[in-house]
Amino acid sequence: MRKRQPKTRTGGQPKTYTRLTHPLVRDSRDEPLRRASWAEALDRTARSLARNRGAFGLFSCSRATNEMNFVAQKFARVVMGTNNVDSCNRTCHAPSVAGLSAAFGSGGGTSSYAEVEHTDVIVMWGSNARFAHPIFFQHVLKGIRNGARMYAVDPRRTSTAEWAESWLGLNVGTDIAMAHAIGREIIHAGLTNTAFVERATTGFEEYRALVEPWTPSLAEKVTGVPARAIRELAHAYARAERAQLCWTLGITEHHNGTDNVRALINLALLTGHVGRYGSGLQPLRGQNNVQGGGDMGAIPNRLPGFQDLLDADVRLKFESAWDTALDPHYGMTLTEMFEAMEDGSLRAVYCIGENPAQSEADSEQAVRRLKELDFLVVQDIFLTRTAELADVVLPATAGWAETEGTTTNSERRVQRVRHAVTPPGEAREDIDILCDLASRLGRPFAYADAEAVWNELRALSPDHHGMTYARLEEHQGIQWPCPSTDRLEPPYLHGRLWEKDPQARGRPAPFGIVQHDPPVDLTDESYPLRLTTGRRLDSYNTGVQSGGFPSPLRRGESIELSPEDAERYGVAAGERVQVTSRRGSVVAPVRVDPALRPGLAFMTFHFPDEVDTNRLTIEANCPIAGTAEFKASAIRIEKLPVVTYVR
Ligand SMILES: Nc1nc2c(c(=O)[nH]1)N[C@H]1C(S)=C(S)[C@@H](COP(=O)(O)OP(=O)(O)OC[C@H]3O[C@@H](n4cnc5c(=O)[nH]c(N)nc54)[C@H](O)[C@@H]3O)O[C@H]1N2
Ligand SMILES: Nc1nc2c(c(=O)[nH]1)N[C@H]1C(S)=C(S)[C@@H](COP(=O)(O)OP(=O)(O)OC[C@H]3O[C@@H](n4cnc5c(=O)[nH]c(N)nc54)[C@H](O)[C@@H]3O)O[C@H]1N2
Ligand SMILES: [Mo]
Repeated sequence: MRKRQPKTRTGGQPKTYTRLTHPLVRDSRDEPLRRASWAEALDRTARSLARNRGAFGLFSCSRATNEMNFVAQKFARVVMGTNNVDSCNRTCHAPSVAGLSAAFGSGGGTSSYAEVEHTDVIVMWGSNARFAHPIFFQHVLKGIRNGARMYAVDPRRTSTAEWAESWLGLNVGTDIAMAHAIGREIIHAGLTNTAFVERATTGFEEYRALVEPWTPSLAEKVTGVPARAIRELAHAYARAERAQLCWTLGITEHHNGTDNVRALINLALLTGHVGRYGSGLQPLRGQNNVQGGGDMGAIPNRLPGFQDLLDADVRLKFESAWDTALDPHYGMTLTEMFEAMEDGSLRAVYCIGENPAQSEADSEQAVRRLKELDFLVVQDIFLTRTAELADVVLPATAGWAETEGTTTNSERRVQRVRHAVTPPGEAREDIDILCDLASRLGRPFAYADAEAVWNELRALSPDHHGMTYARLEEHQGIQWPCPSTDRLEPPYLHGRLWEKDPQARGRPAPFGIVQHDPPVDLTDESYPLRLTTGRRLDSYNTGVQSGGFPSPLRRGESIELSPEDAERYGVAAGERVQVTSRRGSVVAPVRVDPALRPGLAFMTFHFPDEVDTNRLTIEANCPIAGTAEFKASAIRIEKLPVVTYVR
């Protein structure tokens, strides 16, 4: 007889996913998926989508090419008549896009990677680039070798922070307090770049009043970082000739992510560290083509070329090119689509290369909502947990190495990807599948190849106009904006802010008036620990693409605790604990990590088949960007008895 074990599996090898090689369909919700022909799977999909016009949403894939994202958003808008199209940008950098757009009118990171090698101060804020952006981090290391000083602002002493001159280990969700204190210190020390502030910004007086209460000692109380360290960072950043401020999810994955981003942008406005070579703002993007997916219009509020859907002239241009009437209202974000599943106003979802059953906050709720849909079609390269819930599963070729096209990285550089490997079985290209469905739904569009899609985009998007495939090849990638076919633009954005002529300078950048606002999921006696979640070098997101092969680096999920908390709870490394939040509960082995301060715990979401971390996280969304507060849950842990097996 075996003693009762908690339901969740722990430890062991991560689940292995095998490539999808043929379509699958389910005859009814109670039956398992079975093999089907392409004709049957596509007919079934077309019929079900036609039935759900007006209640349809599309999730597009940020692992796939620009061309695929262009065709996917066109499918939603032209074939299904809806702007309900979104992607994983919603779960990560939508606040960066919203914050940068509000300040500068454009959502892209302002600098190029090379600039970090030629700068004096690098601030890595809520970013573990050593693990999550290792290529960019090579440029950072070169910068440090060239004499740049790096500061890391992160609750954990991460692998990135190990390279920093100073680590500011702040409490989760206190970034605005920290940024305001830095701003105040810069103002009080007389280090404001007054000429830049006067010429290129608005709202400085309001900002000054906003930050005035944030003395370094008040900030120390709120953030847990010594006032001295906050002052030091303020002085280093403001005095630097050139400085790069980089951030990622430690800033954006909060219920007030856009406000966090605005608070950081304020520091660049105060010092003039934007719009010049070596000085800028870098939100290091997430999936390899999440920048491109947004640029291609696979978001509910922008048409391709990041052109505003509410602009009537822009709409007219697309309407005449596509011979269709576009819905003049913004569509639903991914977050809103999940809410609309709850009230029944969204009934059919076409999910391309996303695994929301395991990546959404409060995943139990997400799975329930997906199960209640009238129709779910998943198009992926693996049979994911989301695909297991689908009515139809369509096998795609991988955007990387099996497909021709382009992708766009965090520095806005568009680069070619090529078909180098033969796709398995009956897998078809994402674009090909979308075009086939469009025909079945009576709005055919066909493209001879990926380049034909790209040229359609180039004709409609001024920022991409000058990037022919031949030029992309010649220059080994080109950054947008690239309006002209015979010229390249500077590698950084917003140089206009430095123009003397007000006409050339254009709209000034407003300071963001934002308040400190702690995490929604409060810690208390029942849930005394703060859980933050994130990444490791060895694994990728929900593990679908990284779990399938053995790696000596990979050690499965664990809950990481500070040595002090391990002692307080009487748990040792390798022992298992029940981890419970206000949403759900999982079992995980303990790992003791001195990089954590007491009161803080860390988990990844890389092994959801073994430990489903997102059962714990909270769906508290940023009202502007729709991003959930993945970075702050309140939990408790209980030690579990060691499992013994009795004959
Ligand atoms: N190896 C690997 N690389 C990846 C990925 C992967 O899964 N594996 N995923 C890709 C994707 S989709 C993305 S979006 C990026 C994400 O890249 P990152 O954002 O760098 O990765 P995370 O580990 O999620 O979070 C970064 C840091 O935020 C810190 N943090 C948590 N809460 C706070 C807070 O309140 N304030 C501050 N200042 N910091 C906080 C965490 O301690 C963590 O070190 O990585 C991409 N690259
Ligand atoms: N707890 C917690 N949860 C998080 C986060 C966190 O920090 N903490 N971060 C959030 C973030 S930033 C992100 S981006 C999301 C990631 O969430 P998801 O995007 O849902 O997760 P992935 O595992 O990256 O799934 C990508 C899918 O694309 C498929 N795919 C790859 N290439 C192709 C292709 O060319 N075509 C097609 N059709 N499919 C393809 C892969 O097989 C895989 O199933 O997770 C979010 N969830
Ligand atoms: Mo992401």
